[in-house]
Amino acid sequence: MSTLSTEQLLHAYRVMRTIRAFEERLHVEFATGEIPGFVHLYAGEEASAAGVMAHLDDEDCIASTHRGHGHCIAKSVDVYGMMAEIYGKKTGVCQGKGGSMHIADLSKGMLGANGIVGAGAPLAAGAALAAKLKGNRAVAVAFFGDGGSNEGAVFEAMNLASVWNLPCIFVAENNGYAEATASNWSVACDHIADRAAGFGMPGVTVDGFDFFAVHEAAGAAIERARAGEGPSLIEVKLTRYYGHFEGDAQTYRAPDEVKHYRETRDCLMQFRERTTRAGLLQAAALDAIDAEVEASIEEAVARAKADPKPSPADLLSDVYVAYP
Ligand SMILES: Cc1ncc(C[n+]2csc(CCOP(=O)(O)OP(=O)(O)O)c2C)c(N)n1
Ligand SMILES: [Mg+2]
Repeated sequence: MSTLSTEQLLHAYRVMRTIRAFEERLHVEFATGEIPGFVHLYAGEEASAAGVMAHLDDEDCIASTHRGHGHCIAKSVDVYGMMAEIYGKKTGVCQGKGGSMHIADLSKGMLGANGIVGAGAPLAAGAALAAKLKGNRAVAVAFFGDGGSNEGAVFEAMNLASVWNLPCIFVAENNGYAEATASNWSVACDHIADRAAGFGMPGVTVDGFDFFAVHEAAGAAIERARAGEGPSLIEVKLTRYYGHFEGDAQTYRAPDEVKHYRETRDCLMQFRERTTRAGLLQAAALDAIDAEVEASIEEAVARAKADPKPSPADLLSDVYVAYP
């Protein structure tokens, strides 16, 4: 905790608070019926994205999942552009053609959210191979869930990352469920991190409600990758505060399951308590961030709602990549 500067601590809090406010607002807005497509909220899992991304810059790549808003925000993708994208507007980061599950911003090293479970891992391994060949000390991070951790594509990517000694970090966000299926039923081992041994890489399990635990584990894995020592697996144990998708009745969860986590483990609550108790941050500074973030989300929603949709002619652009 004390190794982080005041500026870094405030940044981490701002990232987590922005994700929370973004997702809580989307939860409300989605219910109005104005947002097209599917939305999977990341609220509750903020410390994972913030803890990992604190070590990355624009040169480093990440590959995300269907639950990708938090990863995008922590990777500095523009919040208004994301909101407009989710509303399907022309001003969105992908001109409104991607929506929630296909937000990408290559200028930020954000290779994309992904509707195909486990499909981000090979993309990250490819980006890590590119970084290795360029020799620029960049790394790539693959995020996937407990469900994604059972996918063959993830195993193949982990195997090749190890065989090629790639600067690739695999982050398994274990929120206990894949849709309605509990991970203690669908994952064959007790800890996803134990699978690392099968691919000859280190694996650790960390408390995903604790920003500092994630930050430390990610820092070690990323430093290792930058030093040319190869890939790692980090299992981050956490929970999602909302359903699998917006509209999920969550009949498979105990009635007060989320309430318990919110009241006793919440990552923002713990971060605030620990940093203020240790005298590292002032509550007033955190309150000010809360207010600024609320205002920025309010503005993002208002602008996104008012923005134009793509026109039929826009269908014909962005079909192929234009190489300079
Ligand atoms: C290859 C593939 N199989 C199945 C699906 C349907 N599907 C979408 S999300 C999901 C669950 C993913 O669970 P997990 O990886 O734990 O991520 P979480 O939703 O918990 O963040 C499934 C099965 C899909 N999109 N892609
Ligand atoms: Mg899951």
